[in-house]
Amino acid sequence: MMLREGADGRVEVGSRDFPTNRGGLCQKGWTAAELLDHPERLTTPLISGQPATWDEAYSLIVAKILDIQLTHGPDAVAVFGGGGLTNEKCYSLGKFARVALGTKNIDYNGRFCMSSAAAASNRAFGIDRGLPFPMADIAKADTLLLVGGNVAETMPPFARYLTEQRENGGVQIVVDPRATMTARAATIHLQPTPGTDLALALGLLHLVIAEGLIDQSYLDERTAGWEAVRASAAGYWPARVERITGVPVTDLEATARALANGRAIILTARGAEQHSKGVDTVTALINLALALGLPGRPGSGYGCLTGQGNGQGGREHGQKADQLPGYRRIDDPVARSHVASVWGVEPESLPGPGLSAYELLDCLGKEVKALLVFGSNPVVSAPHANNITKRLESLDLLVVCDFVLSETAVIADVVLPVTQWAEEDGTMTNLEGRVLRRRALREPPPGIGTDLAVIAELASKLGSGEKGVRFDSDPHTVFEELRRATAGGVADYAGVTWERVDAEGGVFWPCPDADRAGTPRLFEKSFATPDGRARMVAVEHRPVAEEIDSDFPLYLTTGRVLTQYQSGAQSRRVKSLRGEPFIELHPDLGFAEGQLVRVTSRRGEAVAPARLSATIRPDTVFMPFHYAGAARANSLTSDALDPISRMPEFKVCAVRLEAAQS
Ligand SMILES: Nc1nc2c(c(=O)[nH]1)N[C@H]1C(S)=C(S)[C@@H](COP(=O)(O)OP(=O)(O)OC[C@H]3O[C@@H](n4cnc5c(=O)[nH]c(N)nc54)[C@H](O)[C@@H]3O)O[C@H]1N2
Ligand SMILES: Nc1nc2c(c(=O)[nH]1)N[C@H]1C(S)=C(S)[C@@H](COP(=O)(O)OP(=O)(O)OC[C@H]3O[C@@H](n4cnc5c(=O)[nH]c(N)nc54)[C@H](O)[C@@H]3O)O[C@H]1N2
Ligand SMILES: [Mo]
Repeated sequence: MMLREGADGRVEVGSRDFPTNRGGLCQKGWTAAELLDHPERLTTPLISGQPATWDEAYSLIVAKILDIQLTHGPDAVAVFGGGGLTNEKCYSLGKFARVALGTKNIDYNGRFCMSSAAAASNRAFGIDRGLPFPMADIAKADTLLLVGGNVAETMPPFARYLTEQRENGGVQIVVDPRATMTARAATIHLQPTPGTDLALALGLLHLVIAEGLIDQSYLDERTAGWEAVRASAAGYWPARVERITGVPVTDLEATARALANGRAIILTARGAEQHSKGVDTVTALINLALALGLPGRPGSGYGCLTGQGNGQGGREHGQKADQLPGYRRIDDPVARSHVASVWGVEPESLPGPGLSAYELLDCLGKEVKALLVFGSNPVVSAPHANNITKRLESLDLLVVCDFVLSETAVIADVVLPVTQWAEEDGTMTNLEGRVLRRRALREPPPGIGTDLAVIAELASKLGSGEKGVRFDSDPHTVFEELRRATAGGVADYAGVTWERVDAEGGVFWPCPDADRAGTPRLFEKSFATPDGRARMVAVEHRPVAEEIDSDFPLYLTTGRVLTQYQSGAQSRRVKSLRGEPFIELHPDLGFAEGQLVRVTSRRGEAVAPARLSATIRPDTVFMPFHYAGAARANSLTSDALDPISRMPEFKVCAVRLEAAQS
């Protein structure tokens, strides 16, 4: 991303002709500068909420960690990272966990974000890059199917490609239980019952087969597993799919036919993915794309809309429980010996795979006694948040690095104040796999550290120097090491330099060679599987983890609004960003606009004013998850996990509503 000081003193991102956001930026981006000099910005370390010196904070953290490790072993100290961190930070954090702490337990909030799409893409294509094609392709697609994304609110700069696609005469189909801004602009809006996208995808495949729209020569030449997938779609005839999903047969037919017409792109976002069957849902959509011969064909394909600032890079460099840098698997002996040699340790000393995000948070205070958090606010953003808050409170040591006192920082034993985006150099990788620069625009206020400096200092105090392992606080030095560590991996950055990124306006990975261009388009000739064929995996529809019943008769789904960001730790502090908690519901449920509603699930309750919508499904209510306290949506959500990605089912649980006393 390119940042610069605007004429009015505000920090600007991008330039007018920059292709990712076309110089455009959503409101949150423009106002993020307001946080730089915010009165609530943290300026000093805190111990039990009281100001302390850095020496005191470090001494306490290191003494406690050593003590816990001695009594309970290295895995009792864990790390929780974030997809908003730069590539350099993600890389250092993964190395810090495996080498300085020697723990297997590191995971991050990306597990809550796109892990289902990542797992499905890895399974099918052997690689997980959000978009395997440049995003400008989207504007040129004849047909676009967007499943579970509200990009008009969540990715406004990107949403321009959708506008352009419609203006070019393309057909656009949006799948969402709510008539969002994005859905209303589409040619066709499919409005399924939450948690039924898998049946929908199988139903579309059934139709594509029945109407003879498959690309048989592509299937023969480029895929494996088609026969089983074909058989799996047989049971999803249109009338049955209409019964499961609520989507009319005529709309299913129109969608199937449109997808077989010219250049077609299928995209998923969190609405399809944040389910206990998210991996299989994305797999079914990938199967559909493959049956139509889309992936690798110019202007066509499947892609996942990555969410956070560095949602793509954040999942490549080793802060995932099962991963080493370069998108390598931590249980792969070749990967282990390569990365160990870059780090200067023995491969056997590297721990194996650790616990996934929710499972890690759920065992705090049990097997895990200490947690270090960088770039996440799980008190607000984790599912079944009453449970997770209790677990966090039961730790012997909770350390949070942040620039504001997030709800998680409030309950931390030690808080370390760090720099913000405009005060640090580094790189981020966008959803197209394009490595971009983040540039320091100003000096940080005095007394504030950087994440990299905190990691390096802790590592050195924990004795990494004695082991001969270096941790750098200079991002460019870290990036140079990251290049070596990723060399030969799936996400190969060996040929990416900061200089090239600057000169070329970003470089697409894989880029193994500094003298050769990166790879804007994947799959043109083959997939990243051992035999070069895409793997088709037969999947079956299954119900949501928690069905509605007479006690909890409504589906709750959750998501975002334009003016708030994530757990709200940042955006709720920005005065110019408006937005109050609400629960969106159908007028038939009998509440008045603005009336306070108590929402109860099997795990907790929340209270928010009603916002009536005649276009939402009457069996479904929606809450944004940006709010803490009584309006916290995650007090209600379920901790059911996808068996493969370990993604929680944020997008559907059963609730009941009643009028609350104001
Ligand atoms: N303003 C704003 N922008 C953001 C963020 C933010 O917090 N605020 N966060 C960023 C991040 S990290 C992410 S991951 C992205 C997320 O971007 P999106 O995925 O676009 O955002 P969500 O609102 O979580 O979910 C999208 C839609 O899924 C729908 N949905 C719910 N259940 C289902 C279902 O079962 N099936 C289908 N098909 N749809 C369903 C919801 O109604 C919602 O409109 O946004 C990024 N951009
Ligand atoms: N119910 C429900 N829950 C959800 C979702 C949903 O759709 N519904 N979506 C999920 C998704 S997709 C996501 S991505 C998560 C996001 O939720 P979180 O993981 O909580 O993400 P943020 O709110 O962005 O938290 C980032 C925190 O780190 C701080 N921070 C920002 N940048 C940095 C940095 O560079 N260094 C450090 N040290 N700190 C930094 C911020 O001030 C903030 O306190 O929420 C998940 N939770
Ligand atoms: Mo996300």
